[in-house]
Amino acid sequence: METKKMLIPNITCEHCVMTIRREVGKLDGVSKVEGDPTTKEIEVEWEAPATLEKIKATLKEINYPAAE
Ligand SMILES: [Cu+2]
Repeated sequence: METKKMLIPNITCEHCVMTIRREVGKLDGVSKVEGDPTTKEIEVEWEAPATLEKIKATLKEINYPAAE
């Protein structure tokens, strides 16, 4: 199980967090997605077959890319 916090500059409100939770949560292996619109941070917990690369690719696809 891996977990990572990421800064998502495009988050502006609770709806953004909900979209991210829904879309990233669809990935096989992702067990938790939490986010806070005030800090623009999300925390994702996952295990195989999910990877950080897949999670980041999904975030980019839905227009919420993670800041490096
Ligand atoms: Cu929003």
